[in-house]
Amino acid sequence: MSEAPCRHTGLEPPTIRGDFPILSKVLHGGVPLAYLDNAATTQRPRQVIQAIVETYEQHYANVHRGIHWLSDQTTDLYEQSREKVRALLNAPAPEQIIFTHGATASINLVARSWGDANVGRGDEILLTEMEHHSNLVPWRQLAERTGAIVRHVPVTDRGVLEMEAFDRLLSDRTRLVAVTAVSNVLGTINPIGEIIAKAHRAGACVLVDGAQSVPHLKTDVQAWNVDFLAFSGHKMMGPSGVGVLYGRRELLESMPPFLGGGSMIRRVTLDGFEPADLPAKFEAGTPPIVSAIGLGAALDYLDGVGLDAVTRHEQDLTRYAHEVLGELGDLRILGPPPEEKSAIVSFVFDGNRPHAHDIAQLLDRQGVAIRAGHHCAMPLHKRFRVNATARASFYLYNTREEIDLLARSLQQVRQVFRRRT
Ligand code: 7TS
Repeated sequence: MSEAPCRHTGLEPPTIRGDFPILSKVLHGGVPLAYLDNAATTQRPRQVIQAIVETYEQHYANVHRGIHWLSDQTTDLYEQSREKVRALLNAPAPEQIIFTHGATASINLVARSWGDANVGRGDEILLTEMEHHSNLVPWRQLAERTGAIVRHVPVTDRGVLEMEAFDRLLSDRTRLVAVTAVSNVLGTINPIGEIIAKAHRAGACVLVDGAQSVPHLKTDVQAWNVDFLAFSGHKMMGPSGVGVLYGRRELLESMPPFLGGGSMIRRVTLDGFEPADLPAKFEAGTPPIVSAIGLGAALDYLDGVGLDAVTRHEQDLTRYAHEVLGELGDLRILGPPPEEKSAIVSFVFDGNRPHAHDIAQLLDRQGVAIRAGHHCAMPLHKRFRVNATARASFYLYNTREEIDLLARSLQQVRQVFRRRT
């Protein structure tokens, strides 16, 4: 791997890469790992791994329970992480940050708690054709429970939302708009501010799926005026098993708890219970303690590098990937041009030959890790009349040289496949 600093962006992947032990792995007896599957999950720097080890070795007990010293220490670290997430999102207060097990769990929490209490027969839920299954299935389940109607904003051939259709579909029957900020397949950055303003004028709440945006782009929940925001820690260098739900205070306060158990109550009798205040009301049972503390360490790391620098670096890589993959000729990149998207490049060869799965398998032999398949967005793939795409996705430690390797390997894949057929 070249040690050249990244052009234009002020961020230095070689220095950063040194923090990520897994990135120096050599695969298949001699090829270095080029990890380009960051939309699925990212890697962790030593600082995060160290924070996890240190917590287990030095600070571990259950949180919000013990009167003992160790429990107090763990609780402090856990709550410090909540404050770090609050700062990342510019949320008004830490109580509005709920730790969950991931973006999927956060969306399901809203669907079950807010949805069951506020959505009824004939009400409408407005989604888009580009949602991840995590932002489709919970709403379909809600519709099945309540008799609500689910509608979808179509995606244009360019891979952006058809905003005229959004305007048409939004009405006083719409109770909720649930939309991803960035498509996990097309990379499209959606006009979230405009969507929220219009939805609020129509009297609807908005849930933003931030799984692919929060790790890469600056988020300000107050500037957006968003009602709910969901994302996962593992897509931003944090441990797996922890995610976040941000919610507007009045909404969270009015919602019934979703899971019942320890910690989420103020008082329990044999006849009933009184829920705890925020955020405990939505954190039943022992939470993902160490994962949340690890997420705090990941946010410190991101802050040290600077999210703006990360965004600029990814824009450079995405532009470069479009350029070099475009030179392959018979390869089609789905979605809008690089200026309108985040760090995700999904593609198919003309005629879908070689198939995405064959591409991923052959690239793996060169050490290049990409994802192939429907990426949990089957309706979007159907809309583009493909069963599967190959997807390269970038983060702060990726380099132009890895993209060169991707392009060279794709050329070889094409040659191997042509020889075979
Ligand atoms: N929403 C979006 C937009 C996503 O991309 C994902 C995960 C989720 C929600 C769910 O996140 P989880 O952490 O709860 O699983 N996306 C992907 C992906 O594109 N490839 O693997 C996981």
